Amino acid sequence: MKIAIVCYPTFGGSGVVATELGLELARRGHEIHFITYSQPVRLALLNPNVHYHEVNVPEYPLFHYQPYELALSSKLVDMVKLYKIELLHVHYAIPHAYAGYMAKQMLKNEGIHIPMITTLHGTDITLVGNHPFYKPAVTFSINKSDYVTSVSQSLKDDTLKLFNIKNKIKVIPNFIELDKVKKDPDAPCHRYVMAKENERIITHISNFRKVKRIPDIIKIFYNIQKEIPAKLMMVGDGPEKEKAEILCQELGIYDKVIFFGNSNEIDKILCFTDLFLLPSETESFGLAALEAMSCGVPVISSNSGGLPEVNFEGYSGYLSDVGNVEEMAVNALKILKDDATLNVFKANALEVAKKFDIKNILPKYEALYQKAINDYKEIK
Ligand code: GMT
Repeated sequence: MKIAIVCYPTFGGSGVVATELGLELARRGHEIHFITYSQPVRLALLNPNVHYHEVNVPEYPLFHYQPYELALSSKLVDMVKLYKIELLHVHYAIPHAYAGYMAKQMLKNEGIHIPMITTLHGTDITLVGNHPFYKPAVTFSINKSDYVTSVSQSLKDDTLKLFNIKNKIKVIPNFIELDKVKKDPDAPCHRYVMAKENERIITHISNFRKVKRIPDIIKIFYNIQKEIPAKLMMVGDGPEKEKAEILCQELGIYDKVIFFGNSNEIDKILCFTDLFLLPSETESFGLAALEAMSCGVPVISSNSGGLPEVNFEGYSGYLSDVGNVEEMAVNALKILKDDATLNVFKANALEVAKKFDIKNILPKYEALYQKAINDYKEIK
């Protein structure tokens, strides 16, 4: 199949999922065209089936806002025609589903009929998409998609609650490539660089936006390090990072917290991590938690959104109400208290992650693509 994938190219779950999906599809012989404004951070182009087309938005003094949707839909039209692309798969409704629909209409005008699948990722529904300024356009473009998928049951429920959706929504959970994680089990894990032998290593990875409740992470860690020797690895960058650094200074724990900034070596950090923290206000899925679990790292998370579909209470970790940092710290200590307990949770986390292996999830996308393309053969 020849598939165009539209996504955000930045460090963020939706872009990561779209990129990893495209790369695996390419490995399976499909021709994949990534169409976005810069090269996705996890995209390696060394595969003859992977193409990347950059969307350029020329500056013009009249524009206060650059018309990205316009440039994206034009690029989609051009690439569909040039490469005979058979399907559009857009990740994140805003503005990708809207631009994709416009491209479909322009192509239809020229006698080219192409299906579009929209994958909802979370904030495009719960935080941003639900804003009254966007809602009519988001509702319209979801309803005009040929197929809609969501990354969790919880996100599907939220979408149906918040929007007037006529389309069916199919849940296809996010995934992890376990083979990649296991690629080199004997690769050195430089734990000693980061912590002393008796210290537990706790990690958080995100884009440091408000929704991640970064101060909660610092408070949970503060409570943990009062009881046991521990270090906190803060990986990522975003608007809440500086405040977090100040909070660590105020609490007198700055020397126990390492702020990495954005990293392309997540696997290396997770390799020596004992516990992952994700106390978010909401998470449609929590891909970062799944990535941690695939490295055998248990998770302390909030119980909001799709997190209970990924982190299993008392098995791969624990879940608490949003903001209940005391309980989260107590649960963290339950896991970290001795090696035997920690090792059970580590094994369980990996066990749950296996359920989300790309080998189990990718065929669901392939089947949907095939169905969408077949539907359109009848239209042609
Ligand atoms: O919240 C983020 O970290 C970024 C955001 C995105 O759009 O990239 O993540 C959303 O999509 C991810 C991939 O499907 C999910 O794993 C995240 O849970 C979701 N974030 C939220 O719902 C807040």
